[in-house]
Amino acid sequence: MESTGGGRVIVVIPTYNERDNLEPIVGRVRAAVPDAHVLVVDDASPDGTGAVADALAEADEHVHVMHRTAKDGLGAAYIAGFHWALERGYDVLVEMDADGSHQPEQLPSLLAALPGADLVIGSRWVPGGSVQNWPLRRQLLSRGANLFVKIMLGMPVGDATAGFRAYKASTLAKIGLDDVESQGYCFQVDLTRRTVGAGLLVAEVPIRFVERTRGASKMSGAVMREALLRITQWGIAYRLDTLTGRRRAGR
Ligand SMILES: Nc1nc2c(ncn2[C@@H]2O[C@H](COP(=O)(O)OP(=O)(O)O)[C@@H](O)[C@H]2O)c(=O)[nH]1
Ligand SMILES: [Mg+2]
Repeated sequence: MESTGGGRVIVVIPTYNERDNLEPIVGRVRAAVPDAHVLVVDDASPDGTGAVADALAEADEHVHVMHRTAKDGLGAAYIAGFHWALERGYDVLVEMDADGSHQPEQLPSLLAALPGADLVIGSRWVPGGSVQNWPLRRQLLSRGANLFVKIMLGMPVGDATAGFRAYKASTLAKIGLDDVESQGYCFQVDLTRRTVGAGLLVAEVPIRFVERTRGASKMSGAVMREALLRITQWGIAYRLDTLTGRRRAGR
């Protein structure tokens, strides 16, 4: 059992054109947290990632696959994967990229922090956290996005855009997933905001984020525009709530 109070852990890995990354990352997860299960959520990748996932699932009963019909965004893939896992009674739901940026070997430290929190974020922007081989442009984008989130939403979180996380199932049940509209990467900020807003506890543990060496990033102008728009909308709503006393500052 993992050090999460004995709960069943599932690592949800969304994929779009990650054919060459999938087998190594699933192998590393299985070695790092042998009791955990893996759910690959593939959006009908044209490069055949779905078939690689099927072969892995065929060979290992800890590995599961969800095939979706079209590229529908990171947020939508995670929501579908979370529903799948919650219906099957997993106690801990982990988010992890397929491209090796999130190191499975650091997953035990996230899980170790979970008993004392409702959400644990593997964080690049807290003391001890770091990024490897990220171009300055991406570093500035991530730091800028997190600064923008802090100013707009007032959350005491260093890396609210991070995608390496462990949620208690109870956290997702409490915050509710049915009205989450965020399609792209701002999904991460959305769920953080909902967790903090529900009065739940967020812990951050430092991680070393390693830029991918195979395949291409799916970050796009559309993803960035959605994030900018939604964070601004949430920020205005948050400020109005704070002003009218419906919400305590910092929450
Ligand atoms: N299923 C699915 N996965 C996606 C989608 N967009 C990105 N991903 C996956 O999300 C993870 C992070 O994406 P990546 O392109 O590496 O983003 P970056 O690290 O910010 O450059 C990877 O595992 C991608 O394959 C999508 O629309 N659908
Ligand atoms: Mg990546």
